[in-house]
Order: sequence, then C-alpha cells, then structure tokens
Amino acid sequence: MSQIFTFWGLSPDGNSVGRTSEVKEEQAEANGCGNPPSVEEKSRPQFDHFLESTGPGQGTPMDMASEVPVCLIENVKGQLKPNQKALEILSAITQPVVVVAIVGLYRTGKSYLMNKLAGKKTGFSVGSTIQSHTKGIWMWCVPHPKKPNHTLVLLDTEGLGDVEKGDGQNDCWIFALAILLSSTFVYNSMGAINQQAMDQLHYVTELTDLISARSSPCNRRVEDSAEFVSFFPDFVWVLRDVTLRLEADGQSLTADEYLENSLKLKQGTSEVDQNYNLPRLCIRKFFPKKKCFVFYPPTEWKKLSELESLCDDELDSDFVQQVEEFCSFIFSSSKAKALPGGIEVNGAQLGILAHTYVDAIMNGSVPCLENAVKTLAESANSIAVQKAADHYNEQMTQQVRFPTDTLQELLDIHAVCENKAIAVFMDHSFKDELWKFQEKLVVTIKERREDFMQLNEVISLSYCQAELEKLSESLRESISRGDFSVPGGHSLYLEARKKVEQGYERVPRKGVKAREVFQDFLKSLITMEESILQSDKALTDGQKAMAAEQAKKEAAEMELDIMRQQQKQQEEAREARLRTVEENMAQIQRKMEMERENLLKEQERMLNHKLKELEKMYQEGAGKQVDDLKIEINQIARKIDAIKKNSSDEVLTMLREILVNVFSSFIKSSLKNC
Ligand SMILES: Nc1nc2c(ncn2[C@@H]2O[C@H](COP(=O)(O)OP(=O)(O)O)[C@@H](O)[C@H]2O)c(=O)[nH]1
Ligand SMILES: [Mg+2]
Repeated sequence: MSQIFTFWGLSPDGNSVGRTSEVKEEQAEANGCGNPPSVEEKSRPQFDHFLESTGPGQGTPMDMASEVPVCLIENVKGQLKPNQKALEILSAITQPVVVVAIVGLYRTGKSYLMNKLAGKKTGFSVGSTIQSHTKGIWMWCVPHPKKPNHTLVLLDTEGLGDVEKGDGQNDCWIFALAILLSSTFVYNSMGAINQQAMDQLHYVTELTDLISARSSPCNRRVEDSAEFVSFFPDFVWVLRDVTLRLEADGQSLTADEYLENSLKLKQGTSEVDQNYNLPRLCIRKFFPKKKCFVFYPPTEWKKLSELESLCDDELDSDFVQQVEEFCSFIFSSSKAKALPGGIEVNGAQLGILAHTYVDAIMNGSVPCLENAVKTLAESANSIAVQKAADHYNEQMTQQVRFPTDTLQELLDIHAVCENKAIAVFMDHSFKDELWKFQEKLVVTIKERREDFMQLNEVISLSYCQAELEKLSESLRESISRGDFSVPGGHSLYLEARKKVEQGYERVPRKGVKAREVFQDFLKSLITMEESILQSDKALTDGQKAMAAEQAKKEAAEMELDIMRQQQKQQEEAREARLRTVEENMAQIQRKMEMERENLLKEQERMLNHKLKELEKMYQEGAGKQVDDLKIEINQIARKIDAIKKNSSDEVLTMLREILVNVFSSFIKSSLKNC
C-alpha cells in the first residue's frame, strides 16, 4: 500500500470561526444571575422569617469564562495536583461543558492551535524554543461560540516525550486524564501517519492498565476495555506540516479516508504484526468517532518562531483555511461532555471529575469511571435536593395567598408545587442509590409544607383576631358602660352579639382559624353574659334557665363543629401525604424507564460500533481480533436482551423496594392519623 500526501485533497466546509467575544457578553448576561426577590416576595415582609429558612438561593453570580488559561492539573516534580483556582473557576460554571483536549509530542504547535479555538492570538503559552512550555494540563474556559448556554473548555497538555522531563509515567497519566476529561480528544502530530507516529501513540495501548470502567475487579481488563467506547471522547487526529498528496494505491484520499487506511490491520500473527496492530486496534475499538485534519506548514521556517504575532494574510492561505475548517468542525461537532447514561456534565462537575481522577492516580489506584460517577452523583444529588426544595418554596411563596380560605386550598397548591419540585429533582439528579436523596427531598418538602401550614394558621389567627377586635369594639364599650344592665338588657346584648357575628361572617378569607377565634371570643364573654342574664329583671327564672340552656347548647354545637373541622383537616393532610407518595413513585417510575431507554440506546450504539468494526475486520482479513470482538459483541447483545426482557419486572420490583424502604414510615404516619 503506497501513501503520499497533499494538502489540496480536503473539502472545505466554508464555516467560519465563531466570534467568541460577542457571544461571551450575551452568555454572561444569561448566566451571571442570582434570583432577586420578586415584587410579591418583597411585599410580604411579615412572613419573611418563615420564608427565609430555605437555604441558599438558586443562582450564584459567576464569572463563567476565565480571561486567561489557568493550570488545571499541575505536574510538579512528578506529582500531579489539581489547581484550586482552576477548580474554583469550574465550580462556578453551571452550564454543560464541551471539553476539547489536545495531546501530542512537545513543540508540535498544540498550544498555538488551542489559542485558535479560543479565538485569540495569545493565551496558552506558545514556545519558540525547544523547551517544553506547558507543565501539566492547562485550561481555558470560554463561552461556546456556536452552542448557546454551553461553555467551551480547552485543555492544553504538556508535550509528551519531553527528554528533559524524562518521566514516561506522567506522560501516560496526562494522556489518560485528557481522555477521561474531554469530549473531543485531539491528537496532534507532525507529518504523515507512519510507524513512528503510531509508536508515539503507544499510550493508547496502555489505557487498559490506566483506566477502569467498573470498580469490580473481576475480568476487569477485558470487559472494561469493551466498555471504553461508551464513555470515550471522539478522536481527532491533526497532522501538521503535511506537504504531500494524500493517496493510497494511486487513489487520492480525503483526510478521513487516509486515517481509515492508516488504521488498517495486518493479517499476520507475529510479534511484529501484533505490535503493528495493537495501537490501531485500540484507536478503532475505544473511540466512538474518528476524524482527521491535515495542515500545510503555516509559513516559511524562519518565521515559525514568531507565528503568534503574524496576521492571517502573512500565513499560508491553505494553512489558514485548514485551521478554520478544524475550528469550525470542533465548534459544530464536538458534543458536551457526558457520562454513561447520557448525563451531561457541567463545569462544576468537570472539576469534581478532575479532582477525583487525580486523587486516584496519586493514591496509586486506577482512575475508575464508576467511582467517579458515584462521587459526582453524591454532589449533584445533594444540589438537586436543594434546588428542588428552593423551587418548592419559591412557587409556594408566589402562589399561595395567605391565609387560604381552607386547608384544602393550601394543600392543592402544595400538590402542584411539590410535583414541580420533584420534577426539578429528577432533572438534576442521577444514580441516586437506594433513593437516599429522594427520601431527603420527601422529608424536606414535608417539613416545608408543615411550615407553610403553620404560617397559614398564624396569619389566619392574627387576621381573625384583629378583625374581631374591630367588630366587637362597640359591644365591649356597651358592656363597660353598663348599657345591658337594664331590664331587657339580655336580649339587647344578644342582638348586639348577633351583629358582631354577622359582621364577622361577612369578613372574607378569614382562613383556617376563623371558627376557633370566634369560639375563643364567645368564651371570653361567658361570665359577662351570665351576669347580664342573671341581673335582667325583665326575665322570669324559667326564662333565664332556658336562655342559659340555649347558650350551653350553642357552645357545645360550636365545639362539635370545630372538632369536625379538625378531623376534616387531618383527613386532607393524610390524603396529601398519600398523594406525595403516589407522585414520587410515578416520577421515579418515569425516570427509571427513561434511564432504561438511555441504557438500551447506549448499548445499541456500542453494538453498532463493534459490528461496523467487525465488518471492516472481515474485509481486512483479520483473524484473532475478530474472535475477541465477537466475544464483546455477544456480551453486549446478551445485555441488550436482558434489558429488554427484564425491563418491566425489574421496574416493578424496584418500585416495591422503594415503597418498603423509602416511603414505609411516611405511609405509616399517614395511616396512623386516619
Ligand atoms: N512547523 C510548525 N510550527 C508551528 C505550527 N504551529 C505552531 N508552530 C510553532 O511551533 C512552536 C511551538 O508551538 P507550541 O504551540 O508552543 O507547541 P506545543 O509545544 O505543541 O504546544 C512555536 O514557535 C509555534 O509558532 C505548525 O503548524 N507547524
Ligand atoms: Mg504547549
């Protein structure tokens, strides 16, 4: 197979590089916001002490883009360490991140190219001497020029194979970290893809020792690497300073065809053949998508050292166009960083991932995706509880007009707000093992609902007392003036009391404490009433006894009425609790089904990838590799079958488990009160 190169064979797609600075302003505006209190909230100062107990607000003001690159992972004397400032920058980024990492030999124009992606002339340090300039992994967060509400995180790595540094092991880790953290992995090399270029990529063959997908040790290497494709980034190979025509067997090739061609396997089984095949096989198996770009030399060699300061019209026009095509591809095709199950990662979570992986490496263990996802889930889920609870508070505060007429009115609004809050939790949580955080949310919302119920009572109570105070003012004055201490005074008193009662009835939205307050009012009058009755000379003893009897009857009826109302309220609260369980279960079920579908899609994507590889390998006449791949394919196919078969049974079993383990005490407390 003969391959020669040219820079002419590539098809330009005509997309231009996005203008970062313009988008930055818009995005900063869209993002840098806390939640100012609404006008309604402000107009309710009297409830503030109740409403404040909701923890921190949702939005954190943030400076989402770093002005200059910062070191994310330091490499000092062979020790890797996450940099606090970089983690702080990431922790403020709540948008999903598209992470582009570049790796390759030192002094091959990596930093220069990353600056192009940032839309800037300078930024990542570009070296004009042979000394390697970038130690560790450097990071630059810029607003994504094409995807609104996404942040582009550029990761520039120190050059591999730096003789002065002479630390092969750290090179491996830098390579592995770039893969683990990125969604697009750019491998940068000089010249054609030849055996030397492949040998320099030996790190890829060591990944099975450096990264693990699952924490369980059994059969790790085989099963693990079979899963790599489900969470590995897309692979972009950039070839620099290529001046020859891309050709194979006399046919001109596109860059992608050239890469395909270069990754073909040899049929033999000798050690030499195996060494030839291994890196090619790894690239083909591990990376879900592959793409190749070929660049012409940017300018004559004498000017290379001042490349950064040259304008585009001083550079080779083909080089300029090729860089533009590369940038345009990255901007339009690079996906947001995601975890298995399609869970998109935001900046804060990327920081946690970086921290977790570096910790694992420094502790001498293998960075494990499953463990990292667990760590991430813990943090995301606890934030999700907070967000959901805050949302509940915010909605309740906005929607409830205190005091509500009835408890049911409050509980109906509660049900709507609670459903939305559960949905917020579902949106922001993942891998909530044993539904620990779901339970936390249920308890938190229950406490907040009780707070709102109490608030409703307090407001009703003080409102009713104040209204009654006003309405009964003249009655109290008449009593103190002795207006009823005359013959026929008792019936005058009853009339005046009736007027108060009628006035009170006409007061709108007295709330849940209306009757209790009126009863307390009546109770406060009993002694006075008794003496007015007894001193009324117009009444006979019999009439007095009858009137006293009547008063007792009315009081008893009122008592009974209040008891009935309390019973009804208990019943309503019990139903609300049961509705909570029902709603949680319904949303959990929906989420489980969605997760199952995502898992299925992921497995099917993996299967497709492997089937395509199998087909190509058959065409290439590969032997042993085909058998290995067939084993992997069978494993995935079995997994897909199992997911399809067990789906509904599994969901039901899990739901039963959740009912027993998470909601049983909640249900018991509801039943106790019935
Ligand atoms: N020959 C060549 N030199 C380049 C290219 N791009 C940048 N350079 C120059 O190569 C030197 C090293 O660049 P740098 O980006 O620091 O390389 P890095 O070590 O891979 O990050 C600088 O003087 C750049 O101006 C290129 O495509 N070809
Ligand atoms: Mg560099």
